[in-house]
Amino acid sequence: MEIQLWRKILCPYELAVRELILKFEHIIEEHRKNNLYSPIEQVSGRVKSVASILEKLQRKNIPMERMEEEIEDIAGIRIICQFEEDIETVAKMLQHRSDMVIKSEKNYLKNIKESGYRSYHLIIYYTVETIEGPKKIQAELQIRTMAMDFWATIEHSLQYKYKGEIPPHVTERLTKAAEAIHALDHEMSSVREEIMDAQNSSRLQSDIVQDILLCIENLYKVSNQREVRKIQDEFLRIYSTKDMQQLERFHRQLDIIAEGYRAQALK
Ligand code: 0O2
Repeated sequence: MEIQLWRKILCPYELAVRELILKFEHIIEEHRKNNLYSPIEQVSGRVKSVASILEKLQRKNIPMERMEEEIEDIAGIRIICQFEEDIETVAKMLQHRSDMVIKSEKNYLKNIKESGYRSYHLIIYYTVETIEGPKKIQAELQIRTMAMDFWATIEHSLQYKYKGEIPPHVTERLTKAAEAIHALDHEMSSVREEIMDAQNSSRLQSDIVQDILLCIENLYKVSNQREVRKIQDEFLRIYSTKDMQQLERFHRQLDIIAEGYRAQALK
C-alpha cells in the first residue's frame, strides 16, 4: 500500500487516540477537582506502527482489505491504575458511557497469560468525525496497575530484544518477577485505605497552601505591607509545624481577613 494511503487510513485512529486520552485525562481532573479519589492514575496511547500492523496481518494471515475489521488494536489506549480494585471501577465506568460501545473483553487478571502477563483489555467501538463524515473505528483499552505495567513493559522489551525467543533462564526470572508483582499488588490493596487517606490529606494540604499563598499575594496589593508580612510569618510558622488542623484554622481566619478587605474595597 502507498504511504499516502496508510496516512489516510491511520488518520481517524490518530484522532481517536487523541480524543480518548483527553477524555480519560479529564476524568482524572474531574475527580481531583471534586476532591475525589481517581481510579485512573495515568493514561497514554499510541497508533500501531505500519510495520507492526503488517507483521500482525502476516502472522494472523489476514488479507489487507480485512485489516480494519480484524486488527482491533490499531488505536491503543493504556489506562494505569494504582490498585487492582480500581481496574473494575474503571471498566464499570466505561460500560455506562454513551460515546463508546464495548465489543469484547479479555480478562488477563482472571486468566493470567502463560508469560505471566496480567492486564484487563476492552475492545471498543468509537466514532470520530472526519471531513468525510463519521467513522466508527475499533480501539483497544488496556487497563492495568502500575506494577502490572512495569512488568509488561520490561517483558515487551525483552520480547523485542530476543525477537520473541526469550531464553529459558530469562523466562524463569520473568515468571518469578510476575509472581512478585502479583504479591505486591495484593499487599498494596491490603493497605489501600491508608494509602488513599495519606494521598488525600497530602492533596488537601497542597490545595490549602496554594489558596493561602494566593490570598497573601492579593493582600499585598490591598493592605499594609508590614501587616501582611506578619501574616506571612505566621503562615510559615504554622506550616513548619505540619499541623493540618492549625493550617485549616489559619486558612479560615485568612479568608475572613480577605473578605474584610474585599468588603472595604466595595464601599
Ligand atoms: P503492541 O506492540 O503492544 O502494539 P496477539 O498480538 O495475537 O498476541 P491479540 O490476540 O490481538 O494479540 O490480543 P491480546 O493477546 O489481548 O494482545 C494485545 C496486546 O496486549 C499486545 O499487543 C500487547 O500490547 C499486550 N500483550 C498481550 N500479551 C502480552 C504479553 O504476554 N506480554 C506483554 N508484555 N504484552 C502482552 P501487540 O500486538 O503485541 O503489540
